[in-house]
Amino acid sequence: LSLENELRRAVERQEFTLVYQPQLDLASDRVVGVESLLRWNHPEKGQVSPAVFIPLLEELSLIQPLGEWILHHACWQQQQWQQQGYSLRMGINLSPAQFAQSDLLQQIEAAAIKAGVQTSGIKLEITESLAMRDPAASIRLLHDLRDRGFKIAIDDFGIGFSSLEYLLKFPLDSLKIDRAFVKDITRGRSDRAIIKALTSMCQSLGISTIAEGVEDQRQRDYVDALGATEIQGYLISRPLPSDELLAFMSQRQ
Ligand code: G
Ligand code: G
Ligand code: MN
Ligand code: NA
Repeated sequence: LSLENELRRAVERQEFTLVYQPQLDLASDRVVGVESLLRWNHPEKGQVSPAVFIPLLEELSLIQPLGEWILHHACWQQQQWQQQGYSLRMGINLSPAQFAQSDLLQQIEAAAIKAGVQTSGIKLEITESLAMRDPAASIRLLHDLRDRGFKIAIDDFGIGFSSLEYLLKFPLDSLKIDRAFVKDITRGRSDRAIIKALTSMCQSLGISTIAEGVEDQRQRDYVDALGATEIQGYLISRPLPSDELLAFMSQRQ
């Protein structure tokens, strides 16, 4: 079976799941949200990385139905946790093909309404390159989403520096600092300078910053000192299945 056919079958058989990686607010030392991350549990190969299959799903035009499933499942999960006493902001990644759908706003709203969750508890993560494909259209859609109460984060930030000007024009709630800048933070001054510049700029714009890929205490101390609002990474937790996330939350209290 080709990977293409396997993917078509996987969508039909619902072999996909979501895992959730905690995001910690540095000021309060509390887990305030999660990022949902897609996993494909292949019957023979085990877990296949989304970096491999998401581009293929886009090519095959299968990302639309799966994207809708992700929206509904993530909102439903958030409601489940709510009922168990955990109020967690839910981060949902949007792919370029999803973002191009004319009814995306309605899809997202419908998912939140059906699950009975507040729009303000949903944070949509878009990548810088996605937003740059058609900046004017992106800005309009982001305004519409924020008018409905949804939060917007720009993901993997730092790869396209030319876009700094656009960053100021995009209506954003958060900026996620790419883990490439965090990786060598204890060694190089230049990465520290970039992080400091980003957090200062965001702070003056009222945008929170989430440092990604924080793996040890020294990296945490650095990004904290450099002004990041939140951290995400293996130091706090790897992405977890929903039941393990609940166990993790109950242990932290
Ligand atoms: O979890 P991880 O290392 O394997 O993710 C790899 C890449 O796949 C990341 O760039 C991530 O943003 C993307 N990704 C993970 N889950 C989703 C999802 O639900 N939707 C979209 N569009 N991308 C995702
Ligand atoms: O591109 P995006 O940021 O959406 O994808 C997040 C990816 O980063 C996921 O694949 C996730 O598994 C991975 N990740 C999360 N925390 C860490 C970390 O601390 N170190 C590394 N190397 N990868 C991480
Ligand atoms: Mn992301
Ligand atoms: Na990211």
